[in-house]
Amino acid sequence: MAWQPYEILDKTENTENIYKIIVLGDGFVGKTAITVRFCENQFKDEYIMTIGVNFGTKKFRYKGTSYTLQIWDIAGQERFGAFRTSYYSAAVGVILVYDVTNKLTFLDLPNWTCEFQQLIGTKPVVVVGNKLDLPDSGQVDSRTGRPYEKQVGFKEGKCFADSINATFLETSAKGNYNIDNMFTALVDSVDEKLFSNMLNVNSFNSIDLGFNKLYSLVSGNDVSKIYDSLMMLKHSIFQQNPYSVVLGNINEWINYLPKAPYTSEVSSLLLKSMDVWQQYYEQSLKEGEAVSSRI
Ligand SMILES: Nc1nc2c(ncn2[C@@H]2O[C@H](COP(=O)(O)OP(=O)(O)OP(=O)(O)O)[C@@H](O)[C@H]2O)c(=O)[nH]1
Ligand SMILES: [Mg+2]
Repeated sequence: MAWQPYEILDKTENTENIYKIIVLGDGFVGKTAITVRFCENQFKDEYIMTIGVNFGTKKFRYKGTSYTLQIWDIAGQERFGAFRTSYYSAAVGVILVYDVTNKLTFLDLPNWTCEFQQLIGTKPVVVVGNKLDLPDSGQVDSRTGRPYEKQVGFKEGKCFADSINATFLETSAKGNYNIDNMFTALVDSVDEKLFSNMLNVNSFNSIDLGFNKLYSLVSGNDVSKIYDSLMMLKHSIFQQNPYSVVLGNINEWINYLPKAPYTSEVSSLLLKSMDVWQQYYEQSLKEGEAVSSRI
C-alpha cells in the first residue's frame, strides 16, 4: 500500500473539523474518478456521467488534527447547469479540475472560478490537471484519432493557479498520483485562513499593476504572457467588484486570444478595449468614493 500523509479513521469516529469541499470542472475531466480514488481507493475506466451531484466522505488524522472531508463532486456537463450552483453553499474549499489532454477544459477554469466566487466568495482552491498518465500512454484519443498528447503545460497550469492564489498539482486518478496530496494541500490552505484577507488588501494595487503589465505587453507578440496578464487583471477586478461590466468583455478576450492569430489589428483592438476597461474601473473607484462620502 502506498504511503499516505494521513492516518485513516473509522467512519463512525467524531472528528474535530468537518469540511465541505466542492469539486468543479467540465464534464469528463475526472472529478468523480478523483473523488472515488481518494475515498474508496478505486478506479474504473468506464465513464458514468454524474447526474447532479455525487458524494464522497473520508475521515483521517493529519498533522495531529482529525478531519471529516465531505466531498461534493458536482456534475460538469452543461445540461446539469440549472441546479448546480445550489450545491456550492457552505463549501470551505474548492478543487478545480481540468484534463491535461483537453485544452478546452483548461480554458473553462476562469468561468468555473467566476461562478463559485460569485456565490460563495474567495475560497482556498487547488487547481488540478488530471489524466497525467494519458499523454505518451500510446492510447488513441477518440476525438482526434491520434495518440493522446499533453495540451496544457505544467507552467500554463501553474500560472493560472498563481493568478487566483491557488495551489497547483498535476494528477492521475488512474495511477493514484498526487490524489492524497491534492486533498491535504486543500486542508492546509483552509487551515491557513489567511487567504481572503490577503487578497482584499492587495486588490486595488494589483488592478493598477495588472493594467500596467498589460499595457507593456500588448504591442509585443508574446500571446501567452498577454493571456496570463488578462487572467490576472480579470481576477483582481473580480475580487473588487464581481459585477463589474468589464468582466464579460475581458472573458471574451480570454476566450478569443488562444484561438486567433495575434495581428497588429488585434493588438490595437485589445488596446482600445483596455482603455475602456480602465475608464470604467476609474469611474467605479470615484463612484465608490461618492457613495461612501454620502454615508
Ligand atoms: N487515463 C485516465 N482516465 C481517467 C482519469 N480520471 C478519469 N478518467 C476517465 O475519464 C472519464 C471521465 O471521468 P469522470 O470522473 O467520470 O469525469 P467527471 O469529471 O466526473 O465527469 P461529469 O460527471 O460528467 O462531470 C472516465 O472514463 C474515467 O475513467 C485519469 O487520471 N487517467
Ligand atoms: Mg462525475
